[in-house]
Amino acid sequence: MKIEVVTLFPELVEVVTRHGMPRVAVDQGALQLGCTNPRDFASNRWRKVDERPFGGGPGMVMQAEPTAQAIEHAKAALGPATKVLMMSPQGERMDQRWFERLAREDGLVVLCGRYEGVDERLVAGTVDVELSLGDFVLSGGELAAMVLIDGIARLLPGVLGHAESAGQDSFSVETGLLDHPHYSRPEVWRGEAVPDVLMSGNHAALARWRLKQALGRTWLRRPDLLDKLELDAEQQTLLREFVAEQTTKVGGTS
Ligand code: 9D3
Repeated sequence: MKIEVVTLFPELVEVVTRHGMPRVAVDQGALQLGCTNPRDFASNRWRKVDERPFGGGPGMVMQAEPTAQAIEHAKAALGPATKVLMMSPQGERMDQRWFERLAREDGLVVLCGRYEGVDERLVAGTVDVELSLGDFVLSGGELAAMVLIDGIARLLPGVLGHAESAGQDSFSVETGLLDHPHYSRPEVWRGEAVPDVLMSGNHAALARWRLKQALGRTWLRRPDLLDKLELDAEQQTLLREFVAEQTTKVGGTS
C-alpha cells in the first residue's frame, strides 16, 4: 500500500512512520508513505498558498491551484484510479470499518486541510471522500491523517504478528464489543491480586470470564454498541450475571 499525503506540514505527518506498527509496516515493505507539499507548487515568490475568503469572514482559505497541482503530483506516483481522501471536520466519521475498507486499496491520496478550509471548487472536483475524526476542533487534517495511517498500517497483510488477527480487536466489526481487562505479573501488585480465574488453568472458565467482562464493560461504557448486537443465549446469561454482580457492588453493604 502506498499513501501520498498532501500537506503543508510533511515533517509532522512523517513522524507517524517513525514508531510502532506503521514503522514495522514500512520496514517490511507493506507500506510506503510519501508527502507532497502544495507550497512547492505555489507560483509566487513568497510561496504563499492561502488567501482571504470571498464574502469575508475570519481566517484564510487554502487556494485551489497549488493544492490541485500537489494532488495531481501525488496521484501521478500512484496511478490515476487512486482514491483521494480529505481529512475534514465536515467528513464522515472514521471508524474501524473505514480502516478495513481502505486497507484493501493499493494506494491512497490523503489531503490535509489547514486554515479555515480548502477552496470548495477543488474539494468538489477532486476529493472522493471526506473523513472526520469526530466532533471536536483541530487546527488541521494532519493528525487525522496520522490516525488513518496508523489504523490502516496494522491491518496490512504480514504487519501484525500473524497469531492475532485484526478480527480479535476491541473494535473489530466481528465482535462489536469492547475488550476484556488485561493482567500480567506480578500476581499480587501493591496488595491487589489478579482475578482467580486467570490463575486457574481452566480454559473454558477463562473464555467465559473474558466474554462476560467484555459484555459487561460494553454495557457500562458503550451501551450504544450493545444495541447493534444480537446476543446469543450464552452471552445474554453472562451479561445478566455481570449486571447482577454490578448492582450488588453499587449497593455496597445492602
Ligand atoms: C473553528 C474553525 N471552524 C469554523 C467554524 C471550522 C474549522 C476549520 C478547520 C474547524 C477545523 C478545521 C481544521 N480541522 C481539520 O482539518 C480536521 C478535523 C477536525 O477539526 N476535527 C475532527 N476531525 C478532523 S479531520 C480534519
